[in-house]
Amino acid sequence: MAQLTKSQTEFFRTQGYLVVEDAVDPGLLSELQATFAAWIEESRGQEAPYGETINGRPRFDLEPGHSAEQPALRRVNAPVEVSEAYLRAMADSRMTDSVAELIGPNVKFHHSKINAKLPGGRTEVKWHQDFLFTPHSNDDVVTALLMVDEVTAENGALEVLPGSHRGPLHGIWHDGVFTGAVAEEVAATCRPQAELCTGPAGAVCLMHSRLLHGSAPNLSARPRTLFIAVYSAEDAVPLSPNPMPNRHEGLIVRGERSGRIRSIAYDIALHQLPTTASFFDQQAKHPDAAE
Ligand SMILES: O=C(O)CCC(=O)C(=O)O
Repeated sequence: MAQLTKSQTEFFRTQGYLVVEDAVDPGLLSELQATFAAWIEESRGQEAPYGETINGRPRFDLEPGHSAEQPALRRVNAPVEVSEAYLRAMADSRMTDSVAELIGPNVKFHHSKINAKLPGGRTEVKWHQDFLFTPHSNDDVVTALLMVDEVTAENGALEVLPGSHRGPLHGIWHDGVFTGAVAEEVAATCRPQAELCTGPAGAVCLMHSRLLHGSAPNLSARPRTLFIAVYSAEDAVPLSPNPMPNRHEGLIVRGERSGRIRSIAYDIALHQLPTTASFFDQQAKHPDAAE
């Protein structure tokens, strides 16, 4: 059954993003919330990023200033490897169906993560385009950001520049340093025209991989947890190593394998792979990063 209306698919095509409510069942949403709450409890006993992904990086990343009293778990890498609930949300939910309507019918999975902004946390995400981190042979690539908590204007919502997926790809290397963020001149043109992607828990923002976006710190007393899953059309082939290698990469989540490669032309600098728990450390090298 179709999940999206014609006007929703048209909105995605022209604006490069779309917020859809009730992307997972209420029961699954509660499981996602409870699993994340348990991970926060576990983080109270840790002083540094911990756990391990299949390429030997920490699975759980802590924000500087994290403590047992004020836990600041800001990232879980590849949560679908360690949680059946997150795996189900990624591989078999209304979120998966909606992605298939935008870039399917054949859709495969690339990688996933949780980005959390706990109350009082300082984490912000500087403006960038995901495609620069995950170039594929064509750009039918979607980042799905599932709101595990309600997302409001105050708790660090995603900010996007509508229509920017049809514009240029902006470099994220500056003076020989990989910052993972666009130049300040570009970010300054985005901010005045940015739209906020807010919604109730269970809503998803489906974002074209070329769309310019960022997000501000959480200034509220409520947490903001996003489960982020990256999908591509099955005939889009990754052109660089996965920044988050995981054992589900390439899983066909809707449709079937076609055995074909479809390509478009573009020219970008190869991204730098992260060596620490998350790209927040790469973005901290940006000349405008707070000390
Ligand atoms: O967590 C956020 O607010 C944004 C996430 C993001 O920009 C990304 O994962 O590319």
